[in-house]
Amino acid sequence: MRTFSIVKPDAVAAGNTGAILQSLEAAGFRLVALRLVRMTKAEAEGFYGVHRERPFFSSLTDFMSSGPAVVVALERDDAIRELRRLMGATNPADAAPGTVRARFASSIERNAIHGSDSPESAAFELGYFFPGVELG
Ligand code: DGI
Repeated sequence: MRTFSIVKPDAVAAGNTGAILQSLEAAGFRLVALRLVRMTKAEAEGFYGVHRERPFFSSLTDFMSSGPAVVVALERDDAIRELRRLMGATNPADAAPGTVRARFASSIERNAIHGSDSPESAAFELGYFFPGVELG
């Protein structure tokens, strides 16, 4: 089964891309597709469209389009749930020790990693950045 992840601009800028990808591989995820992207504001708005009405939408999409990010398609058993567990809570103050966000996030917004939260969002998000890749 496949899911979708982003090493967010804060983590790329801080030089944490390698460490984050290593923790994904160590947890049994295989890389299916990977690309460095510089999202436009409009691309970030399309990606996070479900959050359009939230008060942080403008700030979130400014941040996501502020610098390069690494988009990744990942595969393993129970991929969606396992990635969410490895990421930790959205707010790093609540993230379990050892999770990616506990280790690398600096705030609820600059939180190092994205992971799809359902099969429906994984299908949308994989197709958004990897239109040619089999969704598996
Ligand atoms: O699926 P998650 O990334 O864990 O969280 P989400 O889908 O609820 O929110 C998407 C992103 O939006 C999250 O990674 C960071 C940002 N965000 C969520 N809640 C807040 C927020 N940003 C700010 N500034 N304030 C929030 O309360």
